[in-house]
Amino acid sequence: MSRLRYWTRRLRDLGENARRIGPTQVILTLAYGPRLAWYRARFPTRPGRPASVRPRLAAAFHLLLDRLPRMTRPTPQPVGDLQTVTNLPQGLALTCTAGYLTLEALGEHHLRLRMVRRPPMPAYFSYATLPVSTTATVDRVEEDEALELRTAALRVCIRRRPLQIDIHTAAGEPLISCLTLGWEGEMPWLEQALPEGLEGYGLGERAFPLALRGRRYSLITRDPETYRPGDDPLYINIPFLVTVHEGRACGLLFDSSYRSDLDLGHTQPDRLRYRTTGPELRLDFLLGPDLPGLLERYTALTGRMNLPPRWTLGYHQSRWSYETAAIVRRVAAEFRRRRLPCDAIHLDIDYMDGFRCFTWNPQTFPDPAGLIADLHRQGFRVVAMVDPGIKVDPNYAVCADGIRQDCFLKLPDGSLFHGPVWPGECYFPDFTDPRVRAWWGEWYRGLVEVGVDGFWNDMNEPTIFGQRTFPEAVQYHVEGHGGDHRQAQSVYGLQMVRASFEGLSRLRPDRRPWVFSRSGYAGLQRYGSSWTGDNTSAWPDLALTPAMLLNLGLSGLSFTGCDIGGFVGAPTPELFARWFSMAAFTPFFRTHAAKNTPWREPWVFGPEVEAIARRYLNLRMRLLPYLYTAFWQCATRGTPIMRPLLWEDAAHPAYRHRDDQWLLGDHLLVSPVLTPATDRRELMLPAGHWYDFWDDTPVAGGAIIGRAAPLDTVPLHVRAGAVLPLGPVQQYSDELPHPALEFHLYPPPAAEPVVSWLYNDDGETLAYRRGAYSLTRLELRRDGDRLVLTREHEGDPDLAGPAPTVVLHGAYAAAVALDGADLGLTGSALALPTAHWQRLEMLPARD
Ligand code: MIG
Repeated sequence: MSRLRYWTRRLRDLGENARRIGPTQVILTLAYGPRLAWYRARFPTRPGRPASVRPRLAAAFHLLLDRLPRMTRPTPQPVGDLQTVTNLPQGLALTCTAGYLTLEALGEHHLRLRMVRRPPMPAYFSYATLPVSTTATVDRVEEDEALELRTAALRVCIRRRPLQIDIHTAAGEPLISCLTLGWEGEMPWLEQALPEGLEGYGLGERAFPLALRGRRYSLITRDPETYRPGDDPLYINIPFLVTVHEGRACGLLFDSSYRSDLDLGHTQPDRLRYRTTGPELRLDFLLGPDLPGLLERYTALTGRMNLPPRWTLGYHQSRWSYETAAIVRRVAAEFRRRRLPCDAIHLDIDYMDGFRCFTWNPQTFPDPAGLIADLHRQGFRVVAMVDPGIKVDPNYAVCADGIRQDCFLKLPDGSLFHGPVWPGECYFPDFTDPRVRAWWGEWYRGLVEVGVDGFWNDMNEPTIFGQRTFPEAVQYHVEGHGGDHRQAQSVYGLQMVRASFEGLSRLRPDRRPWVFSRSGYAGLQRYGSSWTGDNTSAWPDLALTPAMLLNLGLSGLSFTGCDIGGFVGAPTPELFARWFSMAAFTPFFRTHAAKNTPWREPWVFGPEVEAIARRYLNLRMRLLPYLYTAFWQCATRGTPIMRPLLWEDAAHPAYRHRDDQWLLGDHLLVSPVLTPATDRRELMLPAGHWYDFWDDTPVAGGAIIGRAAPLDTVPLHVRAGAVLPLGPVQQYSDELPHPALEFHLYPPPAAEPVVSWLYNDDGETLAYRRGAYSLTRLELRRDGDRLVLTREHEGDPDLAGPAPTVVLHGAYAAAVALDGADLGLTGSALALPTAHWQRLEMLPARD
């Protein structure tokens, strides 16, 4: 973006914000810049060293010095020759001329490389990863020129002079070539070759198209206030890169929470270059070798999503803000009156008393328990925002108690750090301290007692007004290791969500906590979900959304979504209709809008758009059993709910950049319109056979086809052979306690069987962990003229639901046998007499 445009936008945003926060806040915000400079002079932080305290006079002197231009950048130095090698239980320790490395095989497909200046290697500590129980057998081969480390799946070749590492599969196919390491001043770096044809994905939340090669990425959390395509970095930092080359998928977790950057063929098209400002370089390398395998391994390493409560899969309506209880009631009533399904209403910061977390504004929300009870009676769940900033106010219980219990972050001289956010000057809890996390979690009690169901953690990049964050010297506990903001910034949100999640788990032990967050780091999925923050109401921003969500899913954080319509601005009815119908096929389905924007409930755009919204809300409810199963797959295997076409065939060149289509779950292909004034689009059907969801037309895959896509149509295709379990339309996800399902069968053209899954449980408690779940495996195949559906069931038979109706697409049955007995049924909709069966045979005739 041009500088001029950038500054005009910044000024406009500043103007808007100034109006919003008032003159005192504006002054505090303006004063924060100089304060930061002062902190920098007074509490200097040098790479690789803890922050120190300078006397005030010296600091004043340095404040002036800081204004002078920076020194030239140090030139990169390679780590040099390998000097000594020692064996470690799972690998090798390598002493080089300018660095000390360890290389360990933590699994047959998992290597961990670490580098520091000199031995010893510090004890391993990470906020991203879970403890690994190592199973790999490693072999070491030493030769003059090189040595080799081998597992059943990997061969690592280490050249001695100078040190260079190559990684191959056991069969000798290259995975990483010419990996070199070194230092740039105190900053460790790593380089490797990017062979032609390799593409990069993942890297968390990126406002870029799906394929990431050719650009440079900043690895740090940041609140951009609002963003457009191309802005980088954003709120979430997940330093996990997925590479796909010749169909093989690898994962590279650059696990340093310090500010880092990754040049993915930007400066040099054929080189990857990673650099961190932290004292240690750490790379966890994973071989898929396919994408499902890679995501399974990556989420074994960094954790998987917990099954969320089922209602979170429904539609959420939000706005900054529904300012009063009366407005909330009116909006809720309107959804029910118009028969627009809705599961949750969100309360943004204005429900609080002067932005004090864990309080209610007594004027606008005088009776939160009564309001929430009424909403619950109508089937709504309530989600409330909680920010990290605690207003500096001795009469505010959270502040007073936090001071008393020493929970807030401090500067190196022991004074409490404070900075301006919504409530005015705020203190900030140290979420890297387990004691403070427990304290924080307890504050949710009040919200839980009045019945709030879900929680929204915002501003945790962490943000200070004016696109700023805390001074680098702010001191943290870091689980007893001690550290400062340089290390903690990127994990602040992660640890805040953890505190919230753990607190809620204690407060409601048998209910699934649900927290969604704006910021996070690798592993966030263990504690919560996310959304893509303050996007913009414009067509390019709509088109960007699927790519962002797909890359988040490939980074282990699949339960995520966007503000429908774009947070900032006012979508036209057409843009809103396209955005809304697209988002019905993304994991987190929520409309939200900024302050001072027009209302954005599905009915405000007129009857045509309202009907479109209703159509996709109804379909979302119908798809709930299928979607819930996709969530279960994500929770058990790390499989993204929303998957790029690459998932089907990682070697297919045409899928490499495809980010305007995706697979939702195993069998549904979604191809929304993302451009204005469009009534038709081209879409790519992966190999195999497909059915048009809307009109049952069978279509051969492995081709690009055209499909009419008027404003009310998102082209959808179902894989031939699939069984799509559809539920009834409900106004909210648990309106009907045990709804009967329809099994929609899409007959496969060939004999090859296709497997479909259906998972169910009570959708709310942790009873599923004690066996109260139902897992159904459905296999559909063609046997000559007959269609055969076999069913295997595991778990609690009662949770399998009532007897389903089988619906045949593109065929009808002339005779039906269930477990060998003729049912005497014919047609395309077959109401089965029982829920418990093994084999359904249909003698179909084509329509
Ligand atoms: O400074 O709570 O991204 O969703 O509506 C803005 C008010 C703070 C930013 C969030 C947005 C939310 C808004 N928040």
